[in-house]
Amino acid sequence: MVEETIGALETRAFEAYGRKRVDPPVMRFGVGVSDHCRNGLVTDDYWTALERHRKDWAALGLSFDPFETCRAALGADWPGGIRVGTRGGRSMGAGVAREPNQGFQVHFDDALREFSGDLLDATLVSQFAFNAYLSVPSAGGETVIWRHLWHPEDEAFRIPGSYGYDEAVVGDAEFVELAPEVGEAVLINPRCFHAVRPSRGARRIALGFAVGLSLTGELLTWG
Ligand SMILES: O=C(O)CCC(=O)C(=O)O
Ligand SMILES: [Fe+2]
Repeated sequence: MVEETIGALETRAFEAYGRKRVDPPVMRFGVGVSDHCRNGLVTDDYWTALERHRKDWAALGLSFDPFETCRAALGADWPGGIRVGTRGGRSMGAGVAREPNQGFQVHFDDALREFSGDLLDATLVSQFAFNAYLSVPSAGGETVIWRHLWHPEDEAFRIPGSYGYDEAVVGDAEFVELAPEVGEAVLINPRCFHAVRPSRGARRIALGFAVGLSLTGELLTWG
């Protein structure tokens, strides 16, 4: 799955996330809901952008759906099953290929804070972020996760206009640093502050999506 997917993706143009919010820039192939959120609501252009996203992924001509492969692996032993979440009955995006060659700032992801009300047609009791690594640099590119959940006082450390925080926000919290290998996947608690270190050498490309555990016991994904 890795060779075929990266072989196809490498030939395609990636786009940057909104440059004001995401600096240094992070490239992506596909659409993420975070770029289509205003006042805690998903804007209509998310759904239009998803149509193009689906065409772009189909045009890669892969013999399988890599996000489906990832979901199947993740849900294989989960009794409640796994599927792409819906909002207003419409299927959310399955995920994106992300390329944070210059790293991700220290940040956290929490759909309950980012969106008002339920993002999905479900009540989430836990959240996870899934990443499957398709290409990794020879140096750098580590994922760092701190044992620190967002607290209102942390806003003093926010980089103005950015999704990120000054690294001082985590103080001397314990952390784990993961150096991903091609073919590996990780599931993290994205409500803990985390970052990706800048890469040197090859591109750092991962398939990523968010995962929520619903009150019904199902795992629901979105991108
Ligand atoms: O690429 C990674 O290792 C983590 C990226 C990230 O910030 C996330 O998945 O929420
Ligand atoms: Fe994140």
